[in-house]
Amino acid sequence: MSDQKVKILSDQQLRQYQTDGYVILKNHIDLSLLSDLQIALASLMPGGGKATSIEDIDKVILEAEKNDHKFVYYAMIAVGSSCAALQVLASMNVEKITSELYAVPAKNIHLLPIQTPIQIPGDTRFDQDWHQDGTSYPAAEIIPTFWFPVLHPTRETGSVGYIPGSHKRGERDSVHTVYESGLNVRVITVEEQEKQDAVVADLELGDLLVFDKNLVHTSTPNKGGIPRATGICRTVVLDGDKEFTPLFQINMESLGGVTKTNSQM
Ligand SMILES: O=C(O)CCC(=O)C(=O)O
Repeated sequence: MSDQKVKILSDQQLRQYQTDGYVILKNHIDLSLLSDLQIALASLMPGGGKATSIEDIDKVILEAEKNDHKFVYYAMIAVGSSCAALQVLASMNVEKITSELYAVPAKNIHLLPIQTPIQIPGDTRFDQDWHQDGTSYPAAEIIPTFWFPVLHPTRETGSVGYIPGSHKRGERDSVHTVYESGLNVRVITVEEQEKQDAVVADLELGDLLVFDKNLVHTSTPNKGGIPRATGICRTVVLDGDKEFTPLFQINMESLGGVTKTNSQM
């Protein structure tokens, strides 16, 4: 793996990330790889194997949800192990981006499984209230989120809203909330002024939003007539000089633990 030879982020993008807690990389993901991911996602749902156009894929998702939410749920998780998803990930250079943002070696950067949460129009059961991603991974020092639309531009299907600069206050108190849908979120109470300062991400297909674990953000509802699928992955740093849990044992609470070096064990 080549560490840091060609920079992905400009100085301005780096500064923006430090100041605002996020950066949007326009046209970062190859649309043909995204199209393969759409097809891989649809093919995991009943009748989706024949879908070729985006209209077919929308229909397959809406039909699957109508029949049983489990079809959509399993597909959005399983798609992460598809070769199409892995190709998208490889093309995104998430290890280089993480390395540049946090000054850590790219060779130590690992991926949490990619998922493509789906939000059906008019159904807010899977929308998340204000939260910080870091609260779900308490021991991970560095865990940026990579967020990108998979099917449609965000203006058509809803997006995320975030409070620029909110990462600077660090982790806030939160209430672990389990929604009726089973989704669980560590919800933060946000001040009125912050709500007014919030910005909604406006992304085209191919754009990538990267944000810090302490950025306060929320879902904005899907008010269009078509489904939303979002690619979400996260990176963590695993380093042999610090204690860690291998990701195949997925114990998120233990990620990035820094209690002692191997030589002290
Ligand atoms: O996509 C969404 O609606 C929200 C995603 C989110 O908040 C998260 O991944 O932490």
